[in-house]
Amino acid sequence: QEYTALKLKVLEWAPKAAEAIKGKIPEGANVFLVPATLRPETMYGQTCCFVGPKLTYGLFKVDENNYFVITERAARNMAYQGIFAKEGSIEKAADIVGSDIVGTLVNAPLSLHKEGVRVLPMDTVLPTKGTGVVTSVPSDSPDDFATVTELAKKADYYGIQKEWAELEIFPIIETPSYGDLCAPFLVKKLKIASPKDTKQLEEAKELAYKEGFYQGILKVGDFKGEKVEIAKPKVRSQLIEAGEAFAYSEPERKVVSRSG
Ligand code: ZZB
Repeated sequence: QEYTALKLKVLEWAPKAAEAIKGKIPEGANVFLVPATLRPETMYGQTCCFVGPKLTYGLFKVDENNYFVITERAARNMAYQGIFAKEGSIEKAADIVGSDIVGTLVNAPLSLHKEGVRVLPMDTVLPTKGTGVVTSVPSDSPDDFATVTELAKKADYYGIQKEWAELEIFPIIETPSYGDLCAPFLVKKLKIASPKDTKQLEEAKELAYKEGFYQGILKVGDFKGEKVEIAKPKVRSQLIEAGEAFAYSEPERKVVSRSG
């Protein structure tokens, strides 16, 4: 699986995360949260960044001045993809629990929210996929829309400020069947009430992927008016050339044979 790994630079740490990394990296070093995405063309619509609140992340050294917050599993994969200074080895400066990162302000490349977006908790983040960090595009990802809706509804319970989950959701991609806010449309249509409706969310995701990719037309950015199919690799290259993203591959997941 070939992902686009995006570099979300930390602008302001949540207090507990600041405590956890204190003295562990050089003064003035850049730290990035690094989500893995299959939809680089939707990055204009980022409104927050998700971490699994119960997952443990590492702060991994890229080079003298740059560090990534990702799962250890992702760091081990990256070590063999020419991403870190030393091939095949990883250097961890600190461990941070997801819940301690919540509230951190990060810069999300291409996002229309130029003031930055917050790190928020998502219970359904899988530790075994991507980097364990997920960038949130509620306009085009049903999972993300269901989660930000839930977070805004129960902000106190989740220990966040309500406004962090309520950044404006801008239309990014026009589609003939679901309009220009594909995810909210599908969440409503399939009567999805919460992030726990996993079966309907899986179906909504499939529909959103297909419609977005084959029928979608970008409404914003440098490739405005172009078909998603055509614009997708262009947005990706632009991000990579700007140093704001890089290619990250996941080794094939082993399929356990049932016939022995
Ligand atoms: C931004 C985005 C915008 C995404 C969108 C999707 C969509 P898949 O399809 O199941 O293989 N993701 C990445 N890592 C994780 C993780 N560890 N746990 C849970 N979700 C994760 O999954 C690929 C997508 O799942 C990724 O692409 C990421 O969300 C999320 F408009 O990034 B995506 C219709 C989907 N739209």
